[in-house]
Amino acid sequence: MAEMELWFTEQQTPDLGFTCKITKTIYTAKTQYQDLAILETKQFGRMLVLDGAVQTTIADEFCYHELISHVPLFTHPNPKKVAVIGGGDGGVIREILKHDEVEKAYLIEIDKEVIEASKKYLPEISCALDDKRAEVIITDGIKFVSENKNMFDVIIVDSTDPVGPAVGLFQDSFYKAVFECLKEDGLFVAQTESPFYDQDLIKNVFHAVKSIFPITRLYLGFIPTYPSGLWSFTLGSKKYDPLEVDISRIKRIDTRYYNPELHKALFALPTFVQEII
Ligand code: AG3
Repeated sequence: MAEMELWFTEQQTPDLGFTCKITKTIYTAKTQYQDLAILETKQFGRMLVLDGAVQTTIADEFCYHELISHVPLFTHPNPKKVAVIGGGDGGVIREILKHDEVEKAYLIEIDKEVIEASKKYLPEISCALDDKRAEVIITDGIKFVSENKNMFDVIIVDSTDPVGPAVGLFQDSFYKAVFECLKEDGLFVAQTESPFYDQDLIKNVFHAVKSIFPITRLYLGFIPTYPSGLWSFTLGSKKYDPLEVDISRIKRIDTRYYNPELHKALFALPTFVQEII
């Protein structure tokens, strides 16, 4: 008899599914905040799924983690203290710690079970969480940024989609708190979903950030397992403009997506994306 095939589908929109063949369900849990699954997929290797949405896979995590980390860290001339809001898998922390001038990287994650499952089942991604320069704080990111002022050079918001526990991470009041939490020349980046499917969200976030930060920029990258593949990031900065970076001074670090030539090119937007903002 033929072997039974198992398939996982993320319902990316009410009318579209993204389906992968899975060879094993490694782990599932209902945490205090969300449904968590670690799946072994044939195409992308291990995959972290939260509330039915693909968060990261071994094969394409570098695209997202490098894009959300190195653009802000190479825009700030001397990032010493960096915070990640969300990102419990640890992929952003791993990228941040490739920068020698970073003294401390804080992971502010609401759901400790995401960290625990990632440490156990996704060591390639979570490996830097035990680094001396990394510190994990289990708390609500909204509470954390509103209670800390003038503290960070860079804040990276690595959230889930704007549903459930992450809704507040896409609101004006959160961006105001992020502004206050940054030092006087600080900057931040947030993942802001797909320009194909989330145009209203991108527009709202862009204008909210623009009303608070002197410099606001949108950039794009390609992440194969996310809805449409095309993904947006919104950067708000008090002083440094990513488009003014002297790219000849960017140090070569070990990356597979980001490189100095891409740094400014990522901000060149297709016409339909220019029209969103
Ligand atoms: N955070 C952004 C995931 C968004 C994916 N959305 C979806 N599949 N519908 C990823 C966390 C990785 N550190």
